[in-house]
Amino acid sequence: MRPLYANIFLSCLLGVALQAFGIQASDIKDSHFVAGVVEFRPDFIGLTTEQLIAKHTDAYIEILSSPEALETDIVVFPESTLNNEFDTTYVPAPEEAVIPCLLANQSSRYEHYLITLSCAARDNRKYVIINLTEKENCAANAAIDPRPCATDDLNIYNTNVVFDREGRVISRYRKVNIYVERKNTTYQPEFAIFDTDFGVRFAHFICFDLLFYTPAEELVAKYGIRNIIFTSMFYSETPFLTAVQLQQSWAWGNNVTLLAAGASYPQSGATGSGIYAGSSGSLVSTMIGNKGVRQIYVAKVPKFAGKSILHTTTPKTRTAATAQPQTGIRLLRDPQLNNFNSQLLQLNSSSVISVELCDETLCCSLIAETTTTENYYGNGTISDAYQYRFGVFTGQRSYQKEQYSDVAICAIYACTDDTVSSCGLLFPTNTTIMPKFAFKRLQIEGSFQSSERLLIMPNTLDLSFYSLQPAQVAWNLADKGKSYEAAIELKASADNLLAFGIYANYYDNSSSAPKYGSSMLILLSSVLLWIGTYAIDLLYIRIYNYF
Ligand SMILES: *[C@@H]1O[C@H](CO)[C@@H](O)[C@H](O)[C@H]1NC(C)=O
Ligand SMILES: *[C@@H]1O[C@H](CO)[C@@H](O)[C@H](O)[C@H]1NC(C)=O
Ligand SMILES: *[C@H]1O[C@H](CO)[C@@H](O)[C@H](O)[C@H]1NC(C)=O
Repeated sequence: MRPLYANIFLSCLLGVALQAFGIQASDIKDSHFVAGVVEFRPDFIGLTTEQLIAKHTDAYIEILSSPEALETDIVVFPESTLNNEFDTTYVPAPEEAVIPCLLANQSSRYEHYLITLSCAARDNRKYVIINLTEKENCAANAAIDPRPCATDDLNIYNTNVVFDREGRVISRYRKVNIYVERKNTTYQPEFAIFDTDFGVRFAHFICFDLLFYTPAEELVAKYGIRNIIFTSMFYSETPFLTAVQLQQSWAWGNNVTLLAAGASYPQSGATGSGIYAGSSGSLVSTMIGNKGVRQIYVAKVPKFAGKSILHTTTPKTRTAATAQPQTGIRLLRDPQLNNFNSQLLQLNSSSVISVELCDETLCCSLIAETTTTENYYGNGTISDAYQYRFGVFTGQRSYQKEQYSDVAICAIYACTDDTVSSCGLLFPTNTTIMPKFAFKRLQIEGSFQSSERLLIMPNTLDLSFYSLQPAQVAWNLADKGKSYEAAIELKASADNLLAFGIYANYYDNSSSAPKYGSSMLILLSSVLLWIGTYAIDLLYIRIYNYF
């Protein structure tokens, strides 16, 4: 009897507390909803799979019932931070409208962590999105998938699961763009879309998907979805594809709301979470260095009405205290940077320059004016300053074997000396950055050929690995029929840039084989993090070498 009473007492207390503070779920009439994204550091050393999952599940529940999460309507957890391929679970199809929590006392086909998290969504009255490794009996799928099944009669998927406020599974997405993972893919890509009781329709996908047309861009361009949920374990690459930079660029370029939750493992390169309100910029975003965190980031998110955001809020700009060079994140470098048509910018504290550069059919212009600055960043023992190149590139870039995008880029980017090979590199952490000038005017324009599959994005990065906000940068895109005229311009002077320009993704525009090396490991999605349990894996060895 006692535990039962204790439970009732606790949940009553919680009910009283919710009323006393006037906390209420958002509804259809509200102009906002409250979202939380979780940056989550997985455990992986010296524990059994069972212990790992138990620790992760407990930590998820602690976050969901924390005071910080109290007002949230929807909470997103990142990729690869719950279970692993050694302890997979069945996941009910949304059509079945199953509430795993209610099956807790019956012998159920669902693993206990799925049931526990369904109960946590239910107890806390929130929509909850998690990513897990799912199993499915091939027989369930045989009618629509003619491919041969594995010998154990199971398909294994990397899956996002959405619970509603009752703990019911209302949406499921099986990742289609898998990255060196031993996972199955669905025969046809899935477009996972769900509606909420606060009147917002969401679609969701996973990590590496963000760089591809299907399903990510298609959900926006063809399905008209304006609210996107993105779970990731994303490995940042300088100078254009660090995590928060890409998240904000993508949300701004598409003018959609993006809720992005990142796994936190900076030593190997994974970090980056945020909530973005399309062309209104970041409502909250974080890039974590060193050891990583387990932290929920909450924002009041304005809803979209038609094509524009309701009551555009002025996003909080970060305080100067955080404008420190970011440290402790392992970074990849854009392997195409050496192939840009580029020019070193000869700038001092009172320069006025204008440059025009082309690469194949893409021509871009740069106008820059500089002024003096007294700022410095960091407190290292030596001091140095970045130089800048203006570069233009069109062509293919690879992410992994047989996966690539056609991109077109016009941008300035920081280099540690006057050589091309120093671009995209950062000074060591014991360096104080002493800029020799600030840009008081910086404008880049380009004309980008139209294409059926195309996303043109503003792309900026500062020394602390955040993007510039709409108060600091103006972005314009004009449809001229055969081309788009894109322009990006500074609104306030800046002396802490790592990148600034226009990034266009033409996806797999030309269906020819990649022009450049085809097996560059660029973005590692989903890594075997369960080291210590099952270490014998080629991928593991590769990752291990990274540490
Ligand atoms: C399952 O059983 C426990 C105690 O035996 C009880 O507290 C709980 O409410 C039950 N859950 C459901 C969903 O019936
Ligand atoms: C799923 O993956 C397994 C293991 O890689 C493979 O043997 C099987 O053929 C795949 N199933 C389908 C339907 O692709
Ligand atoms: C989520 O994503 C990754 C793959 O990208 C997968 O390996 C992992 O098993 C999935 N789930 C969890 C919770 O680990």
